[in-house]
Amino acid sequence: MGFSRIALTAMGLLAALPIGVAAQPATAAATATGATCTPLETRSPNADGQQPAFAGQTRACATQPASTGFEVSVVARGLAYPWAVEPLPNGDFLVTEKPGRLRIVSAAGQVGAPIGGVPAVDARGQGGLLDVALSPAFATDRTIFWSYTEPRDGGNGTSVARGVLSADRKLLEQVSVIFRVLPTFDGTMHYGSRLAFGADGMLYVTTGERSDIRMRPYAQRLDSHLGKTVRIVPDGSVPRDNPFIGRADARPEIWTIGQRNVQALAFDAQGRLWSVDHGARGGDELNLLEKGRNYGWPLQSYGQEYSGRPIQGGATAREGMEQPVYYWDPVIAPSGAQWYSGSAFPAWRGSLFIGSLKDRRLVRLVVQDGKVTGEEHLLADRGQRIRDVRQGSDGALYIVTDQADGELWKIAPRR
Ligand SMILES: [Ca+2]
Ligand SMILES: [Ca+2]
Repeated sequence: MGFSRIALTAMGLLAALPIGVAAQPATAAATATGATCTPLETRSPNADGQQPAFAGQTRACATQPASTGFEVSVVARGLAYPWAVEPLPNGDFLVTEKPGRLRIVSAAGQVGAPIGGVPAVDARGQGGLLDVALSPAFATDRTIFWSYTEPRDGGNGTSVARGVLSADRKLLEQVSVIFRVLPTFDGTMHYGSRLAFGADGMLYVTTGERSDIRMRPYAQRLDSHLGKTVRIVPDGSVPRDNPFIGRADARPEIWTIGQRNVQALAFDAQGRLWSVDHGARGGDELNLLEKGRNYGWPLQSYGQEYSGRPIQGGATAREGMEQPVYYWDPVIAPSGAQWYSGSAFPAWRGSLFIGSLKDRRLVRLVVQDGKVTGEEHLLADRGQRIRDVRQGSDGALYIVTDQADGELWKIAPRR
């Protein structure tokens, strides 16, 4: 690259090494249980000299044996940058397309016409029509929720709207915007956003900090929704037990703070909420989200700036800030997450599946007692950016891929 850095060797001598080349690629890693193993990740980390806060926080063991016994079928093609897939109770799918269209894809793969009534989106950059979620009572209320980049005076922002799918499924009715991320900003990056309903009936929404260096501090500011998880009642009102209720300096919808750009959010079988956050260069992280906690960005993070400079002096830990349960350096660029609970793949129960945009694969994490004990990468042979992963009622996994001619895949037991 033409640059060099100075590294202190074990001998205490100074040696020049090209950026991005570590003296010793990791070949073994201590695990959460104290054993050593061969980690799945063998590339050099981007950030030199950073140490995990505990064993098993990064570079987990390659899961053995490799998953077999599944097959992938392409349910549909020709989807324009699909951002979310949501299985419907009858076996069909709701799919968002980033340019601003919501469609139903039938179980047999027929791609329906765009559903009417979707508000306009700002689809520049990373913006557009983003996530979609079904009301917990969808079978009776036909209500859906979606997030999108809302064009606004002075810029844009992530908003969440709800509407009722008409009986003929051609139109959204009674559409209303129930939440707007503030402040508005004139940019095209880091919108978040995923939606997840908790067992408490509340809607959890992730956001982004808009990427711009001037906006980063907002991730720590309670008077801003940027870089947060928020928790709202499905009608858009604020739950009375949110953590910052009653503080004049805080937006009451905030649930957690200090996150960068979160496009993956999922509840596990025990009702715990997890996010997978886009970090900077070498700082993607899995977080267990708990009420009112601070996840550190931008004051504490793994990885480095895209320029190679350290972030906040390279600080990976600070008082009062949560450690990620796991992090990736180099990054995977996570989008979409699903805790597997189906009967189709008993060996996958309790695994967390995560879409990888950058590495074009599906990541599976084995998680035991709140620690990541194994990592496996699937579907890399297909070479497509994976944007979202969801489990169907049949126990199959459904995936959409991020490209102009995007695809919907079904992962089911091999017949
Ligand atoms: Ca969704
Ligand atoms: Ca963090």
